[in-house]
Amino acid sequence: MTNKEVAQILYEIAEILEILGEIPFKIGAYQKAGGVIESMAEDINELASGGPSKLKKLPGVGAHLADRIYQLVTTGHMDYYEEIKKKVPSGLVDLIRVPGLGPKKAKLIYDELGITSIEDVEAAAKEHKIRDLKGMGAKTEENILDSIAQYYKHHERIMLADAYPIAISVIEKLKEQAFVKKADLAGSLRRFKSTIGDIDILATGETEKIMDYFCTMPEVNRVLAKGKTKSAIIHHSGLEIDLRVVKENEYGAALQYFTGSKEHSVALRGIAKKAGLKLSEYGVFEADTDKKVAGITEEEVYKTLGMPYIIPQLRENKGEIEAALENRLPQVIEQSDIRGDLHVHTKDSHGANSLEEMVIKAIELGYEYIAINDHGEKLHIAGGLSAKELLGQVDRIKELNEKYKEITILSSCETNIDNDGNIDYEDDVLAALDMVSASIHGGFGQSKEQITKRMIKAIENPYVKMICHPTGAVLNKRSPYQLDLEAIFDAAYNNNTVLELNSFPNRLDLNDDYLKRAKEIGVKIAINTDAHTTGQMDYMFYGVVTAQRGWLERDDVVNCWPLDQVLNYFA
Ligand code: DGT
Ligand code: CA
Ligand code: CA
Ligand code: ZN
Repeated sequence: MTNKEVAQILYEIAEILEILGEIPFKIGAYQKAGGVIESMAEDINELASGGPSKLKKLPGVGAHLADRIYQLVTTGHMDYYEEIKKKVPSGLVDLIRVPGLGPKKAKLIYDELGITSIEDVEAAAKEHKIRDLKGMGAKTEENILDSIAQYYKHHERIMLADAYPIAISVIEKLKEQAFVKKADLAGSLRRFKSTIGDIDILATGETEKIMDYFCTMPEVNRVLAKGKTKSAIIHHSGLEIDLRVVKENEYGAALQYFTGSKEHSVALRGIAKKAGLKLSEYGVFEADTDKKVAGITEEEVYKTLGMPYIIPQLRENKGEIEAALENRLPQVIEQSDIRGDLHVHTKDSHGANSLEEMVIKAIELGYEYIAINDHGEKLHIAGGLSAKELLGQVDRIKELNEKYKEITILSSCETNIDNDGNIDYEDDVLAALDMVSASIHGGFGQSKEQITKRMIKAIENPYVKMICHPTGAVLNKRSPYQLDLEAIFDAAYNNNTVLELNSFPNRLDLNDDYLKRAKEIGVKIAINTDAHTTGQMDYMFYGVVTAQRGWLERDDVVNCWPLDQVLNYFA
């Protein structure tokens, strides 16, 4: 079993326990363990091969849980999971996955209407059968319908982080084969869009052998189509992978074509035409003679069209072609430019690892600084820290700064912006921190004016240096709350308040378009992971590629700066 598959079962157990009305501590243990296993670099099978005691070393995993995970990983079966699954109808578990239907509402709908599918809930809501249930009402019914509509709208697309590692592993396997000369990612995944439709791979080599191999790999669940130059499979993760095999001397042109975006390629073809050329997936040709002038490499294709190479992240026809022609493409940031992470949690609030473990991980990543951002006191559901606890953490951070000279640990707090735009704690507590961040965690349904006002008040608060996950969007799950982003950007710029690019794979908030706009206004961005486990600190990768899509350069990203410069900006 893969780490992800194990994590999914643990999440499902948490959901079942929630329906069964178990205590939050127990539910949280399964959620946390799922998060740790999903994001850790180590293979769960390898870890389990050392016995249950090795699993017990995972943060938050006790003896019972270790035994259960051990059984699952080594046998593919978990007695406990099978046992509790029998206690709830499977449809009910599906139901609570519908956003807007927590376990309580799902159970009520199930008990009263005997419904077990999303489709049936939708039908019942449309027939107004839900509003009369105890504690529901017309408003709730409307909300449920909205949530279902959103669920359908977002559900088909796959999150970058779910697809990328799988695509890379398939490409690596292909490249190991003697009959494969080249293999590369293409499509939206190569452009690092935050969600993708399917995985596209391009290869060149011995065509027939490549197709045979691709369609019979052990990880193939189902072959959708097998052709001479194009095949499509369903990988056992459920993802669709398209593979195209092209001639070696057309590889560059094909890679350009199949990377897209379509809009980018269409615009390129316009440029080619004006220059008396023809661009296709087979190469660049002189229009009048059909003589081939480029096609082996992508660089050559762009060069022939009179421009420097454009990285895939920028290929959306959003100004990159004009910029390339005028030689003013952005020098986008690289992974190696990142000097620190300004938003991580510890188990003091609802993270899984200790403060020191997070610091050690930051040192391993080569960071110069890290800011600890546990939740503020009012966010009870996320284990928010009381003023006393927070000040205690500040003291421990001072000690750790003594112990680990190679890094600077900043004390911070992810305070909650309440319905009036106020944040947690008295001023003297805030003053004891190195920085303060703030974010919205509730009141999502308020009007645009109200939410914008709340956030601007926080931005103007002299203690607040950074706004986290600014739009509140959760990919495949929740649309952004109503927000006048232009006003937010202006306020952030005027107050030297940094906006976050949250790298958590289901957020990537601010998104690429907003980042580009923020940069134009002069707003500074911090690319943070919001990690709740040490493993999640590796999510920085997804933030950086998103920042590249947003045209961000070193000057735009505060955590590409030396610490002095960051603190100066805050001051
Ligand atoms: P996705 O999968 O929906 O996230 O988006 P893409 O961009 O990966 O699109 P996909 O998988 O349909 O096709 C892969 C690439 O093939 C796409 O990025 C560009 C190229 N392509 C597909 N259809 C067309 C087309 O009609 N015209 C042009 N110029 N390129 C196309
Ligand atoms: Ca695709
Ligand atoms: Ca495709
Ligand atoms: Zn956070």
